[in-house]
Amino acid sequence: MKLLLDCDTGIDDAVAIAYALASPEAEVLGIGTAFGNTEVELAAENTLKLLALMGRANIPVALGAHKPMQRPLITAGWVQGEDGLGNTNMPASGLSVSGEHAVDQIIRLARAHPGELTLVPVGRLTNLALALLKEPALPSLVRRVVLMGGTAVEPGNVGPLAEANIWGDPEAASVVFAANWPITMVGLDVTMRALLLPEHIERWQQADTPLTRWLERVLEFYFGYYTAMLGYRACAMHDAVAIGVALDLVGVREAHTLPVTISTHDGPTLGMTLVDRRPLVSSLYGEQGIDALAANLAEHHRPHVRALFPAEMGKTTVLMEIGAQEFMAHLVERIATYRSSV
Ligand SMILES: [Ca+2]
Repeated sequence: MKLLLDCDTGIDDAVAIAYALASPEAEVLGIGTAFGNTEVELAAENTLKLLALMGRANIPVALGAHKPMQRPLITAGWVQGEDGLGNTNMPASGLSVSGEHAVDQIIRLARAHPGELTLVPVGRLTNLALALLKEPALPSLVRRVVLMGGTAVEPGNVGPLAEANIWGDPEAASVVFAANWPITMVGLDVTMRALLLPEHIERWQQADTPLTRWLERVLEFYFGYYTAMLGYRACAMHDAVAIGVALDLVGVREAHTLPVTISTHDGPTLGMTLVDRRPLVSSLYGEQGIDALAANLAEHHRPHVRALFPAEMGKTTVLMEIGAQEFMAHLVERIATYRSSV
């Protein structure tokens, strides 16, 4: 599976990248970098540090947008540490970014592999949005988009209804969700259940590889943040779930294809992924859809009803439930058994 990742690395991004590179199903053609967890330059260097450690310096890492399309930059040092890797000050990578902009990398790889590329953005969606604006044919060139972001029914993590990747550049998210390509939304509904637990760290300690030692050190700060929030020792592996879904390695137990719109309005709904769940409720929408509903109405009422209900089921597949424990065991094992080629 040809993947192009877009990461704001980031602790759980690092786990996601390690998992992708440890998975034989994945052919990672490149990694774009985004601001979010950290500033974009730091996200790129953190990505390069991991690639150097894993002996995968051949994968191009491209620097992306420096700030949101219309809003000020806000990063998340309180979750990820000031360096994005839990304040560990890991050794410099000694590697450089490719020199190509992440937006151009998306367009180049999509053109080079028409219909084959899966985009997996696990940070703000700025690079994808800018790529869509620069190359309007992008949706026809890409196989699908599997993104970590948003929430359907769970509360948000940076607002009542907002998840950080969407909220951090809602205008960009709006562009990405409005584009005509198949999106799978891997949101907080499922990622907050993908919990890394002490027993998983014990498995990594048993494996005792350079990668597991590096991740264990980096994860300590992130564990601290989540443990304070959850009341028990665990942390959410948000981004790795998107990788697993892109590779068909996650047991999806409930998912629905629905219309999703992004709120770009300031105030409590900013960054909300408004998932229109009415098509799931037959008493509201009718199992036959809007046409059957409208057919029973007087002619002059039909335009109003059509305007109030979505004309189609949408094109965003929203994950609602996954086999999270099984996925976490699989993820942990993949990383435990990875052996660097250097
Ligand atoms: Ca991320």
